[in-house]
Amino acid sequence: LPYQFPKDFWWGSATSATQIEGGASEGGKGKNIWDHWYETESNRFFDNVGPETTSDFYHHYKEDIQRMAEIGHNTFRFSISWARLIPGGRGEVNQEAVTFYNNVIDELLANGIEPFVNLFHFDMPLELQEEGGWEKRAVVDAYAQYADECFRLFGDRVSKWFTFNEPIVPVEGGYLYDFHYPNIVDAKRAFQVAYNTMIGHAKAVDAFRKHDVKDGRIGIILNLTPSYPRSRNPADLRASRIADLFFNRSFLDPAVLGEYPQELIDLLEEHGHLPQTKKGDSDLLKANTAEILGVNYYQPRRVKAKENLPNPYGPFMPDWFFDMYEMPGRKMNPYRGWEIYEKGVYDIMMNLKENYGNIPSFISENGMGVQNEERFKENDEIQDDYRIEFIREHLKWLHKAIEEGANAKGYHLWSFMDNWSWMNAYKNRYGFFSVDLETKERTAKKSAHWIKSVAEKNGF
Ligand code: BGP
Repeated sequence: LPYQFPKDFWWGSATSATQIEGGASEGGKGKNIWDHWYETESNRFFDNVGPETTSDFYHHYKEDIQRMAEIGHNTFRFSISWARLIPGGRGEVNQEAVTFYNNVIDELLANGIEPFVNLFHFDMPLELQEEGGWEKRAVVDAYAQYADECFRLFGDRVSKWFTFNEPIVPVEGGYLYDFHYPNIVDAKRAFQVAYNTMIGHAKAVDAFRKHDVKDGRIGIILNLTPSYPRSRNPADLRASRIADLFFNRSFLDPAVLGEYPQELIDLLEEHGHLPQTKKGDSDLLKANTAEILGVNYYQPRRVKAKENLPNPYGPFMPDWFFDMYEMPGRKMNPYRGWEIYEKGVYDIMMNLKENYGNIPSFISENGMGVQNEERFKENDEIQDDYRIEFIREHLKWLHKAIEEGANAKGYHLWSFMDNWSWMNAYKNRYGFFSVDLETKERTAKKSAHWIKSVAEKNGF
């Protein structure tokens, strides 16, 4: 085969609790910010299906896991809902949740699928958000206890763990750009949230190492958006470097190298936006770096020098230092509106190889959202050739990176099945399987058969 992947390559897909589980008011689950937001503030746009039911994995996990096995998955990522496991965020563990996650894990293992478990996918328990969420150290400590509880409960059967998925998203959405609850716009608070999240990461890693998890590996999942300058002129290069500092290195460096880039520290200090730290934090970060890195990659970030100087009296924002730039002739996903740039996978992997100690990594999310996907249905099957091509072209660049020495171990699609998304509900469909929103019936798309053959041959 021209594209043969290394032995034991991880083929699978990624999901998150809020987006697939449903059963939000069942099994003793407490509320998280998404349940709250959906009930009180969203206008229930798109399909009127929200996190309370979504794709109903809560009741369909058995058949779903069998479908995963049928299409050749050897790994699968899901997240534990903190508010399901510990309803108020701290305190007593909910035994019904333990049973549910035990069942999911056991079913995966019985089907030869290794569970990859993520601890936090944007879903802060409501009560802890009301205490101040990630701005508060007490909440960070509650998170570390929750993580510790998960390792104790499930560490005998789960060896791959992740502290966070895309920790920058709650920062951007919740504290900078006003698209996620609690909809605060305040860069100083945003950087505090970002910093505290990384302290939470380090504390969880520290807790993990005190458990004797067999073949245990703990890491983090980051959405790395390679930053490409419009031109090689110094102003564009600087703009791109600063965007990279804010959007990639602000998490990548502390997670993998155990320290923040000095240039970022200097920049925040200059503008009076350094977060509050505690004695011992730097040692904590240094001692508890990730052992494995999940890379979510959807699209690049194209950047040019700022055209108009920012208003010095306006609030400080990362965008003071750069403008976004639409590259002429760029390839777009016509069904979702994001740029498609497959080589980004290669650039990310080579950067990890050269500057981040070639940490073991994998593509933990990549995928193509498609609106009104039913229109591609023929003979009862969605003919998603565009998705097959999307995956194949990204895999080719991943393959090239591996040939050149990158330590990439697998590829997970976002997502196993169509599911509810934070701001877009069911508008953009991503799955190997479609989901009928009324009956919850799953149907394989053409890409499901294709990935099966790729996984079976370990290449294409
Ligand atoms: C990623 C998130 C996922 C998922 C995906 C698709 O950033 O980790 O949770 O939602 O994006 O995005 P969207 O549904 O907005 O198209």
